[in-house]
Amino acid sequence: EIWPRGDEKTWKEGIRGVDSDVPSITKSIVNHVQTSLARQAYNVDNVGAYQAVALSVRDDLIANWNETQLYTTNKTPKRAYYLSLEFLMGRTLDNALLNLGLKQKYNEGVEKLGFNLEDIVDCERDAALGNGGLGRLAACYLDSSATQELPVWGYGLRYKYGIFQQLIAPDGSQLEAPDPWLNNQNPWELPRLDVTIEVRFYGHAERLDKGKAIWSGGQEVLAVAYDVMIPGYHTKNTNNLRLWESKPKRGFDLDSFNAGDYDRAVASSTSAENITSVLYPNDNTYIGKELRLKQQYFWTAASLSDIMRRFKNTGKNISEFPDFVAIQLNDTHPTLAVPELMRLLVDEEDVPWDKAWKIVTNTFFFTNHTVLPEALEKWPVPLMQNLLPRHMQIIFDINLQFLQSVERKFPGDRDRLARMSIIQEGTPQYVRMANLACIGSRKVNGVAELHSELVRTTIMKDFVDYYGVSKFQNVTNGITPRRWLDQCNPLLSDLITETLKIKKEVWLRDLYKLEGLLKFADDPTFQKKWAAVKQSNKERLAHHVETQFGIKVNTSAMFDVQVKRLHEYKRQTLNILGVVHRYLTLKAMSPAERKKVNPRVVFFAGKAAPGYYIAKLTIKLIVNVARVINEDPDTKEYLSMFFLPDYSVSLAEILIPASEVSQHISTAGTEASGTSNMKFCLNGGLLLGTVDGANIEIAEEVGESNVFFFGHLTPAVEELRYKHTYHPVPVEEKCPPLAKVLNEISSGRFGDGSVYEPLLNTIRQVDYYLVTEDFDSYIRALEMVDTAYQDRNGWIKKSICTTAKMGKFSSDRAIMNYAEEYWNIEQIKVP
Ligand code: B1N
Repeated sequence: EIWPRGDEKTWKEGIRGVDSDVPSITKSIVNHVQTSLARQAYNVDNVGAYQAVALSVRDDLIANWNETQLYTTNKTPKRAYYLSLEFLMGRTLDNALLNLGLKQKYNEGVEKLGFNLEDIVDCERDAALGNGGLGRLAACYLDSSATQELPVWGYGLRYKYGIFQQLIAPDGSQLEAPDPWLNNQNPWELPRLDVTIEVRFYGHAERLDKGKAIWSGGQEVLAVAYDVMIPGYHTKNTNNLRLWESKPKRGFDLDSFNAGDYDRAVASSTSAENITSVLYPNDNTYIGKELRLKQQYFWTAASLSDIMRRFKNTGKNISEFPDFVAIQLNDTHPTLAVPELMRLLVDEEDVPWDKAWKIVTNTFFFTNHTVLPEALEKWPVPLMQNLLPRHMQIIFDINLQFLQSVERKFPGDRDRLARMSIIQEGTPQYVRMANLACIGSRKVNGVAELHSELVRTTIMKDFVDYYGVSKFQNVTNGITPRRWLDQCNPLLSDLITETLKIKKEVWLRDLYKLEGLLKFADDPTFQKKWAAVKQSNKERLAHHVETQFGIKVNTSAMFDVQVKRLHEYKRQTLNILGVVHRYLTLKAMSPAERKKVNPRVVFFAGKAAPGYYIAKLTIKLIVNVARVINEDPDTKEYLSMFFLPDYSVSLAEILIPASEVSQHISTAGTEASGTSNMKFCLNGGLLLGTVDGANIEIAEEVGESNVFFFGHLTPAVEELRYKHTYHPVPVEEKCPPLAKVLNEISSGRFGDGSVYEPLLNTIRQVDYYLVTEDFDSYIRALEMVDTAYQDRNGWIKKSICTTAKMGKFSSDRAIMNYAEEYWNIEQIKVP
C-alpha cells in the first residue's frame, strides 16, 4: 500500500507545522478550550488555561516529533538507548516553550486572552518519576541528546505514583502522601495503545541442546507504550522517551467471575497492574523486594523487545546489531537486559551462544553511580530462579564461561574467582548485579574523576586487572543549562546575553562561552547588575516561602542552602550541628559583638526514604532546632533556619538561583558526583564542600580560591574509620566544641533530647561518616565564608568567576562524550 492514500496535495495542505505567530497561537488555545476541554470562554480558570496552552504547545511538539522519527527511521543510523528506572523530569510547559523559542509569543497570546503565563506555568504538576541525582541526570541527558541532534531514546516506567509528597508534622516528623500525578491527565505523553509487548514471569525453563532452552508457563503481562516528547533547544529534533505501563494480558478470569469468586477474578489483573504502580522511594540504597525485581524485568524485557523489533525492521543481519544499537545501563537497575538479550538471541533468534555473547558485550555500556556497599544490588538466587528461571540458567552459563576464562588468565587464584564471580556463595546464593553488568558491557564508567578512580581501585579492581584499564573510562556528569540557567534564572540569563553580546541560543549550546564574562568580573557596573540579579532571586525565594509556608525571611542575610536527599553520607548532621554551634556562639556574645556578625539564613530541603529512621530523625532535629532559634529574640536577626517541605525539581528552580553559598559536604569518597553542586555554581552561588565527587572538578575549573574546601581527603577516610572502630576516642576528647553541641541537644534545649539519642549516638559511637573528624575544619570553613562575604565586591567577583568557568558542566559536553567515546553514534539534523 502506498502512502498517502488519495490526493497527496490535500494531505500536504492538511499537515500542520509549528504555529509561531500570535494570532495562530491564540486561535489554537481557544480551539483547545472549546473542543479538547469542552469548555466555554467564560468558564476557564488558570488550570483550564494551562491545559489549553499545554495542548496547543503539544501540537507543535507532535509535529516536530513526527518529523524527527520519520526522518531518523529513513536514515537508519546507529541509535543509542538510555535505560533508566528513573526520569525526574519536573515540569514541561516552560521548558518546551523555551526550547521551541515560542515563550515570548505565548506570553503575548496568553496576555491577550486575559491570563498571565507565569501563573499558568505554575499550574503544572511535576513529573517526579525519580528520587534524586540519578533520575534528574537522566532527564538532563535527554534534553542534551535532543539539543545535540543525537538519535537517542529513553526507556523507563510510567509509574502511576511518583516520588511521595513530603509533609512535615507539627512535631517535625516526615509524613508521606502519595503523588497521583496523573490525576489531571498528562498532555505531554502520547498513549500508544497499539504498541504492546508480552512479558512473562515465573513458569519453567527446559534446556534443549546448544545452550538453548524453552521458557513457558507462568504469568504473562502486557506492557503498553506511552511516548513522551523531548524537544531539543532551538532545533526541530524532538526525541522520544518511551515509558511502559503494565496491564493484565486478559482483563480478568471469567471462570472465577462466573463462579462468583470476584476477588479471585480480579486478583491476577490487579497483580499485573501493580508492577508499574509506584516508584520505589529509595535513593542510594538497595531494597531486595520481589516487586522491584519484577519492575526491572518488565521494563528491560519490554524495552529490548521494542529495540529488537526496530532493528529487525531495518532488514540488517543480526550480527550487525551492535553497529546499530548501543544501550546505556543507568546503574545496575537494568542489568537483566544482559541475560534477556542473550535469551532473545539464543532462544528466539537461533544465534549460537558465542556469537550471541559477542553481540551482547558490544551492545551494552554500564554507568556506576555509587560505591556505597548498601546500594549495590544483589538478588537472592532463589527469588530470581522462581521469577525468571530462564535468566537464572543464562546467568549461571555466562558465569561459568567467564570464570573459566579468568582461571586461564590467573591460574589457581581461587580468591580472585570468588570475588569476580557473578554469584556470591552462601545460603542463599546471591546474584551480584554490578559484576554481571560489568561482564556484559563494552565499557564501564563512573560519574566524576574521583569516583571513576574509586570504581577502578575498589569495587572493580579485579575487573581492571582482567580486562585492562581502558574498559573503565570516566564521564563526568553534567546538567542542562537550558533548565538550570535560562529557565530557572531568566534575569541572569538576560544579563549574560547582554554582556557577552552574543545570542542566547549560541552560549546556551556552547557553555564555554560563559568565559567571556571573566573580563567584566572587576567592572563595578557589571558587578552591581550581577548583585541585583542575585538579590532579586533571593526576594523571589522569600516571597515563595512566605506565600507557601507563611514564614518571613530576611533577604539581606546571606542565603546558605543545603538541598538534597537526606542521607547519613551527605551529612546534613554536620550542617545542623554547625548551626547549633553558631547559635551557641551568638548567645555567648554581647549585643555589641553580635552587631558585627553577618546575618545568615540556612535553608534545608530534602526527602528521607520512608524506612530510613536516622534520616527521618535528622529532619525532626532540623525542624525543632529551627523552631527554637527562629524565635530567640537575642539571635534571630543574625541566624535563622528553615526546612522547606517537599523538595522537588520545581522548588529547586526557585532555591538554586537564590543561593549565595551551597553545601556539598559528604564524607570524602562517598558522593559519586553530585549534580546540584554544578547547578548552584552555574547560578553564581559559591560552593562550600568537601574534596569529593564533582566538587573537585568544579574547583579545578573555577579555581580553589573561589570555593571553600574543608575536611579529610579520601585516602584518610578508611584509616580513620578503622581507628573509630578499634580505638574509639570519646567526642569530648576529640572535639570539645562538638561535644558541647551534642550535649546541648541531649539536655533538651531543642525539645525532648532523648528523642535524638539514636541520631546523636551514630556520631558519638562509630561515627562511620566522620562528623567528629571534620567538624573543626567545617567550622573554620564557615568562618572563611563569613570573612569572604564581608568583602562585598570580592564576593561578587568570586560569584561571576564561578559562573564564567562552569562551561565544562553542561550535559551537552557529557552526552557528546558518551556519543563519541561510548556509543559511536552521529548527529542527525532534521531539516
Ligand atoms: O547519582 C548521581 C550522582 O551525582 C550522585 O552523587 C549519586 O549519589 C547518585 C539506587 C541510586 N547513586 N546511586 C543512586 C539511586 C536510586 C537507587 O535505587 C541508587 N543515585 C546516585 C548521578 O550520577
